[in-house]
Formats: sequence, C-alpha cells, structure tokens
Amino acid sequence: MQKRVISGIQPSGELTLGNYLGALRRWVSMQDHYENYFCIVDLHAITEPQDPQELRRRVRDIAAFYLAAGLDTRRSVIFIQSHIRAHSELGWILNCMTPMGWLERMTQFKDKAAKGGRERISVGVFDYPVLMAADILIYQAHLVPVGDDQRQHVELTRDIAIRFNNRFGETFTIPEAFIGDTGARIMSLADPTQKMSKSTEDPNGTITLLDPPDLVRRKIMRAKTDSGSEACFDPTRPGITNLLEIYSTLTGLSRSQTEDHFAGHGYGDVKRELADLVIAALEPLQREHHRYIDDLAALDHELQSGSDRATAIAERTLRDVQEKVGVR
Ligand code: AQP
Repeated sequence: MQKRVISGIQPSGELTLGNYLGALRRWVSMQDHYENYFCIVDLHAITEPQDPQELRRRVRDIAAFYLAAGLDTRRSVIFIQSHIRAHSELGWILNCMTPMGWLERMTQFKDKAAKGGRERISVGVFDYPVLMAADILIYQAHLVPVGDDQRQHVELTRDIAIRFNNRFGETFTIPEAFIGDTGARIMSLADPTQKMSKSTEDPNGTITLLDPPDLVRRKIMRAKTDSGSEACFDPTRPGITNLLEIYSTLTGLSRSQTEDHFAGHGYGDVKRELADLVIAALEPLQREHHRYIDDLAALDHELQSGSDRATAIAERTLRDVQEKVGVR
C-alpha cells in the first residue's frame, strides 16, 4: 500500500518562487510514489483579512498553477479545503482537546502576535495549527511535505493525534513532516534574512510565478548581497547563499557542484545566470497556467471531482471521531 501524502497552499497572495520550489515542484516529483492529496487552504487564508472577490480568484489561480506545474488529477486529488466541511468539524473537536499552551508556543503565532499585537490578530491566527492538524489527520496521511517553517506545526499535529489516540483508541495515523534538502527555505531577495513570502510588504523581495521576464531579471539583478565577492554558501552571507540555493534547487546541482560552477565568477555573473534560469523555468509554467485559466469550466470540473474524492475519505474519519467522542 502506498503512503498517503497531504499538503496545501494558502491563497493569501500571488504564488512565489518559494512556494514553487519549496512545495509545488516537490509535490510533482513525489506524485508517482504516494497517494496524494493537495488542497488550496482558503480557510487558513481568511485568518488574515481578504477581499472576497480576490480570494475566489486566487483559489482558482492557485488551482491552475497546481495543474500547470504538473500535478495530475489521475494521480493526485486536488481540492479546495472549504469544500470539505469535515475539516472544520474535525478542527472544532480537536480544538476542544488541544491545550492553549501548545498553541502559544508556536513560533509563527509568536511572530505574528509580536508584529500585529494580540489585540489585532484573530483567534484564527492563534488556532490555525489545529485546523491544519485536522487537514492532515482527516486523510490519515503518513507524510506532509512542507518547508522547514512548517515543521513545528506538523509536530503539533503529531502531539494532537497521539493524545487523541491515547484517550480514545487508535484513530489517527501519526504523520511525519517531509522536508526536502534543497528549496526548503527560499529567502527574500530584498532581505535575505526573511522568508520569501506571498504576503510580503516589499514586492522586490519576491518573485511571483506570474512575473514577466524583465521583472524577474530586474528583481534578481537588484537582489541584496553582501560586500564579499566569492560565490559560496556561507551562513554569514545570506544574500549570495540564497541566490546559490535557488540556483542549486533549480538545476539539481549539489551545493559543492554549484560552488564549483561559479568558481572565479563574481556576484554579477551569478545573478545573470540565475535570472536566465528562473525565466526559463517560469516560461512553461506561465504558458500552461494561462491555458487552464482560459477554460474555467474545465478547471471547476476538476476541482469538483477532487472535492468528491476527498469528501469520501474525510467523512469516514470524521464519523469515526464523532462516534468515539460521543457526538454521534
Ligand atoms: N520561501 C519559501 N521557501 C520554501 N518553501 C516555501 N513555502 C512558502 N514559502 C516558502 C512553502 O509553500 C507551502 C505553502 O505555504 P502556505 O501558503 O501555507 O503558507 P506559508 O508557508 O506561510 O507561505 P507564504 O508564501 O510565506 O505565505 P504567507 O505570506 O501568506 O505567510 C508550504 O509548504 C511552505 O513551506
């Protein structure tokens, strides 16, 4: 029996090169080896204010990118989280069994609370790891491919599942985070100490998957680097390290092969070559994306059939949990 995999992306902004290298491209490469569930987690996106029209547009836009990147609906179940009501229902039950202290320890919550202030951020931001646990546990997933920033949330999911199983008997598969060696964390081009993010305030730091070639080139050529000149991976030089990381992820070269490739070349050469590489990688992705967006009826049909397949599994787990807890 193949192991089951689940992962998702929030429609909280335009997809970035970080989402592509850290998530999408990895999912595509895993597709043949697992039973795959990939969703667009719109209920997570609304933990921050979203424009409703824009949110609906982005959900389809991301679905089109899933398909454009090579996810194949014959091998992967692709669906929208909010279409499967069982996620929210299981989320509530798990809420009732998760200590607040566990959530207060989540680094992402602490960062957001520090930036936004506890009076401003929503309960959803605090509670989102529990909904994420429901997203994973409801499919009895074995593996969760995520970037390393999500490792802590998968650990929490395991803790919640173990606690539930101990109290009510074997119910949930205990999942594991599946973190890649490269592409695990692509950093902002403007501030390489920060993750490249969809919802970033500085657009120069982020390459979005729909950026035209001239914009990609401009952003990479202006990427912040340090005062050194040698192109090598060095944690004290996050700017050049990030550019080399993107290069090695896209080419499949190891870190030392990447350093050998650029031996004797300055930062300008790295940037020029990287810009060519990123533009070439985005070109087919953008072409395919347009093709899916041009036929929204077909896209919606694929999403509906994904929802039907996901619902069948999710309802089975939910029913079992409800019976064990005594609410059915
Ligand atoms: N910079 C990144 N490098 C590698 N992987 C990344 N991922 C995101 N950014 C990078 C991976 O993409 C998947 C989707 O994540 P998400 O949408 O649930 O939220 P996120 O991790 O918070 O992504 P963003 O782009 O940073 O969104 P915002 O700005 O809304 O917070 C995950 O597998 C993630 O690891």
